[in-house]
Amino acid sequence: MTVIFLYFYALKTQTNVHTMSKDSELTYYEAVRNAGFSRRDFLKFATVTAAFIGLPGTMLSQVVKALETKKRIPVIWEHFQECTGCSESFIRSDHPLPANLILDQISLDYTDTLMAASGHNAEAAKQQSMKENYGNYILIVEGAIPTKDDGVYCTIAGRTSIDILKESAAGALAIFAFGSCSAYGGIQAASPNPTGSVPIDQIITDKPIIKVPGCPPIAEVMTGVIVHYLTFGKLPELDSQGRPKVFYGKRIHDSCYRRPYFDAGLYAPAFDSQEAKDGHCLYKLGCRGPVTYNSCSTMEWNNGTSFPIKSGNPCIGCSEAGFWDNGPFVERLTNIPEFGVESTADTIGKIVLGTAVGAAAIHAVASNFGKKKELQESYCQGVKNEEQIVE
Ligand code: FSX
Ligand code: SF4
Ligand code: F3S
Repeated sequence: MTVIFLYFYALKTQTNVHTMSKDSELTYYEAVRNAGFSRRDFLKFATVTAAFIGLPGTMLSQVVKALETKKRIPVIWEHFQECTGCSESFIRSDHPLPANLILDQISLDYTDTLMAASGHNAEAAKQQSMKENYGNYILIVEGAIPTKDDGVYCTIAGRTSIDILKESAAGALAIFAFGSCSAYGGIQAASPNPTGSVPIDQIITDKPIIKVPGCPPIAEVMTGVIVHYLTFGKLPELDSQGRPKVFYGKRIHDSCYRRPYFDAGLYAPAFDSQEAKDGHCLYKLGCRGPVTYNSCSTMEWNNGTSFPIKSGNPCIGCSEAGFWDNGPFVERLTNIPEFGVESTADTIGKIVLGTAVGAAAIHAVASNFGKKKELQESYCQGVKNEEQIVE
């Protein structure tokens, strides 16, 4: 499906310079229908996305109405120091169809990775869109910004990423930092940081930036923050680091399906051990789930199929600031902060079974499992809402 989409996307962007203004006149719903999708597809997408962004069922009609009636917001998507894994993640989820229902529908006027146009044509498309939509476009940024030696270590069309970012940020309505590179600097900023890489909020300091970290982030999280913005016209509630709380408010550990084993003090002793296969906790193999805030254990990846821990690999904390320098990836954490007075997983494991702290933790885990179930149900049953919200 992705390949087919990219083919059509490439065809579309070959004429993008001439058609972008006309395309932007369409609502999301109109664009979805024009692309050959049914109203059922559209409602299913709206239902699942509303669940992802934590909206109760009663607010679904608000999401549907926004997508049906609002004109598509032009998007400029910049790439700087990064691996393009964030774009890959975004286009590789086919449910709830972000590639088809959002990537195309957001009126993506410029993304040098996906658009067929290149060189001067691509730059002209971007300049035209930024000029026509000044003050009204969303800027998405993947990648960190090198500052050493006047920024020469990342140049596009002869200009440094510092210049390009400042220019595209000037007319942006909102800025999304997709991926840990643009949010925190990522691998480029890892010690010894040879190019002086910084996250984008060290270059753009006069506008709010919503951080969507992860290396890469989950596709549905990226989609969700965009839809939230479209629906409510404002950024979702952010935590102190600028991340949307709805996706980054809980630790991986809080919803991990191996958590009962953690609480019972049952840990896998080695990779590929029988215990690891049986679901024992990966804490002693270096899992950073207890100190990592992300939605992986709730939403999972690839249409809710799996996530690193479910595939037998400890979480390496890819959505946390400075994760490359936060210690060896597969070495046991020596302490787990923000969990009452306990300092180690072993003591938490013992205490959690019989104390008030334990009860609170179990409640939190149960709530998150509840949310996970809710999401899975919305995958399957989203269409049933159709009768309630059609016309
Ligand atoms: Fe960084 Fe995104 Fe990691 Fe890669 O572009 S967050 S290196 S997955 O791709 O920025
Ligand atoms: Fe899951 Fe890791 Fe927490 Fe164990 S330590 S319960 S594997 S998140
Ligand atoms: Fe990253 Fe950990 Fe999720 S490594 S993908 S935050 S499970």
